[in-house]
Amino acid sequence: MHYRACPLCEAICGLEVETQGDRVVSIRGDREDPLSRGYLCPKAYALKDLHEDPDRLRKPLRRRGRDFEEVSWDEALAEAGQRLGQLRKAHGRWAVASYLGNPTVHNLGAGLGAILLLRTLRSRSRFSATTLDQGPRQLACYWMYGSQALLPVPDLDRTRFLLILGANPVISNGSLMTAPGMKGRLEAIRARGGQVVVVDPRRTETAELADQHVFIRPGTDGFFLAALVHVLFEEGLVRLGRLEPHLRGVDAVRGATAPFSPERTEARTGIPAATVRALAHQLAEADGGAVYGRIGTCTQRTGTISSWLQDVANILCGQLDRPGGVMFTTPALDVPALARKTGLVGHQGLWRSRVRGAPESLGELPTAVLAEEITTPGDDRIRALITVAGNPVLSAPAGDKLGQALGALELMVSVDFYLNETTRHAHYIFPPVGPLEKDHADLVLHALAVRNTIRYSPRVLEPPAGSKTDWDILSSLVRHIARAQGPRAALEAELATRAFSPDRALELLLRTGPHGAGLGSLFGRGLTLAKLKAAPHGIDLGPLEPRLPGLIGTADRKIQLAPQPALEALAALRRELGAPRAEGLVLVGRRELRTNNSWMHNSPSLTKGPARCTLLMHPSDAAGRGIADGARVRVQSRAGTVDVPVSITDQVMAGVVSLPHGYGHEGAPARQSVAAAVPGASVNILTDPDVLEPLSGTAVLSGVPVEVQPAG
Ligand SMILES: Nc1nc2c(c(=O)[nH]1)N[C@H]1C(S)=C(S)[C@@H](COP(=O)(O)OP(=O)(O)OC[C@H]3O[C@@H](n4cnc5c(=O)[nH]c(N)nc54)[C@H](O)[C@@H]3O)O[C@H]1N2
Ligand SMILES: Nc1nc2c(c(=O)[nH]1)N[C@H]1C(S)=C(S)[C@@H](COP(=O)(O)OP(=O)(O)OC[C@H]3O[C@@H](n4cnc5c(=O)[nH]c(N)nc54)[C@H](O)[C@@H]3O)O[C@H]1N2
Ligand code: SF4
Ligand SMILES: [Mo]
Repeated sequence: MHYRACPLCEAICGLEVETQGDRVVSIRGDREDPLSRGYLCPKAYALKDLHEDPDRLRKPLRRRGRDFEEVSWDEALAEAGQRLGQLRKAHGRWAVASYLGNPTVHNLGAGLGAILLLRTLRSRSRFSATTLDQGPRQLACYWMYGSQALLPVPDLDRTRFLLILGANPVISNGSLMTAPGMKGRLEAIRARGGQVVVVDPRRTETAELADQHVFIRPGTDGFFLAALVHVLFEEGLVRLGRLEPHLRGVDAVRGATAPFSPERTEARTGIPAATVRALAHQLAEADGGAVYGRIGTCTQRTGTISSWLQDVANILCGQLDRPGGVMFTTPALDVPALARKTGLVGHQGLWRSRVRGAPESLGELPTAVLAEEITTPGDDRIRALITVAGNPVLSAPAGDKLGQALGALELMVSVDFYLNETTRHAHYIFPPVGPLEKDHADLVLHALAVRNTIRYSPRVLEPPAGSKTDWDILSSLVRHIARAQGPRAALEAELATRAFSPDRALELLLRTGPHGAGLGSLFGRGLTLAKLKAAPHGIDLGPLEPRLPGLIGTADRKIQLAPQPALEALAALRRELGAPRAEGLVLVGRRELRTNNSWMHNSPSLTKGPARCTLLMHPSDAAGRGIADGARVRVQSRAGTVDVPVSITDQVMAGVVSLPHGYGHEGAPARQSVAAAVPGASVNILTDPDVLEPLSGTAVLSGVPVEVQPAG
């Protein structure tokens, strides 16, 4: 029997995997995992499908005309690395870009390798899933707490009031809040007399089990939260408590939200003023309460404002850094503290993208500008791209056009075990071993967990002879790229790839972390890698504990309630308060239990059953357009058009349609035979790369204006 964490989503459930030879016999939940306590979802079992998938690549591929040929690791790595180094030398650093995809976060070796890669490339052409996801939240936290890695999480297991905005954790299993078994944990809030309220344009699976569901017009959470904060001041509900001496900007927030009475925001949000007032009272009066917003509040036009005001509301109610409120973790691998100590905290607006002038945020450019940076002529044009664990052709707005742009690259190198909609444009594809064939420990997600725990995951199956991990691939590429820059860079890369190897990095982080044994002692108390490895189910480090004011990393060591750019953005929203609301339909996204972003659709066990890429539409919107349930409809936006089947339901509010992302699979030249049989259509043909959340550069994927008619 083997024990390890599931790498597929942020819940990091502990698994019990039974193997026989090189086969997986069974996968169950590990009841002794201190965080997941036996919980797992149907996706865990699909790790078996992934392991066995004949379409999963095992050997490097090199482009040959329109097709690919298998090539030896050493030859391909040397060639790709050298060509990257040469292009960098010939055209400058900006010409070599990178896209780091979501699973980079779920893979220790890929994460560390990616850090080394970025350090070696030192390019401003840095892209990742952050600007399709949590960019606004990280920017708001950077401004407020001084680090983009300091994100408070709801103290879920003790809270008595949870206000969920734009998240469906019962299906997504939670995000920026690691808490496996979300359904049980939410039900426990109610069982101890607390309340759960969901604000969402769709009555989601989470809303179904909540005490209350409130419909909101997509893209208007900034108005709603400004009104909530307004009421806190107006009705005398503000209780700053213990943190008062550590706060800056309370009066500025009061002034900035003064115009946003709930009576004035009602026409924007669709939420009655009385509901906003009642929610403000519930949050302020809860003995432990939290506002929690996720993807629906980030990938929309008020993303940064919403992320900021969500924390402002928590702080004004005295809910930050107290049990049952929102808290910072005390992780064994204290990456946030490391970021602070090494000065790796962020910046925003230090440079701009070449073509559109979009500001960088936390060192990255918006993924939505990647295509134009490749295709627009000019000196700093992107000529080479490395993708690591990403499928931006399906994940980024106007992904279809991004796909065409990728075809114009002089060199594209992908680290991925599938030949898919993105990697089919690569010149080299380097497939790492599968998740069960490598050691892992999670660097990021324990730091966002509702309980302090840590776990090491040894490999479950021996990797085939001659195969490579993400770490092996990336560190080798880094060494080859550095060689093109001369002997000094080559030596540095050689040393760095040794010093940062996954086990060494883990040992160092563990020992120097808050639960660590320190660097010297061999037999002392505290965590070491050996102790961690000796605990197959992980180690429980207890409930979350207050950490403020010690953690605050801003210049004056105070929490900034009123960052200037956020105030300015809110002032701009104020001008819309009286304006008439646009008519017509808007599109939002959704996730399904048996999907994982753009991949895992090649798993037979996850894809069986009814078609899931369907457009949800309210009966009144369907009736007005002569659309019958199950019919095929044509959805059209400024950016593009797709045809999908429709499902008529009052789950979505009138005026809103919902379509999941990650679909739009292709047959050849991609090689995902199961996915190609249930292709669906890509919602990101409809999303518009020209519309960005202005502060963080995050794509506005929610609230996209569309027209829907019966397909011709
Ligand atoms: N319209 C719309 N678009 C969205 C979203 C939305 O809600 N709506 N959500 C956005 C969000 S939140 C995110 S995070 C992004 C995700 O978008 P991406 O960053 O593109 O990530 P994935 O879609 O998960 O693609 C993962 C890729 O990594 C590969 N892979 C999986 N595991 C590994 C591994 O261990 N190593 C390597 N090297 N490769 C691996 C897979 O084969 C796949 O090609 O999509 C975003 N796009
Ligand atoms: N099964 C499954 N689990 C996943 C993933 C997956 O693809 N499949 N992806 C993983 C990833 S990468 C992430 S980032 C997380 C995301 O985790 P969640 O944030 O929980 O993701 P969603 O289920 O997409 O929930 C977003 C909700 O926002 C709502 N919404 C849309 N627009 C608005 C708006 O303007 N305002 C408000 N208030 N709500 C809005 C949508 O209707 C939807 O219910 O999930 C992770 N877990
Ligand atoms: S919720 Fe499912 S996919 Fe996510 S970690 Fe747990 S078992 Fe894996
Ligand atoms: Mo995500």
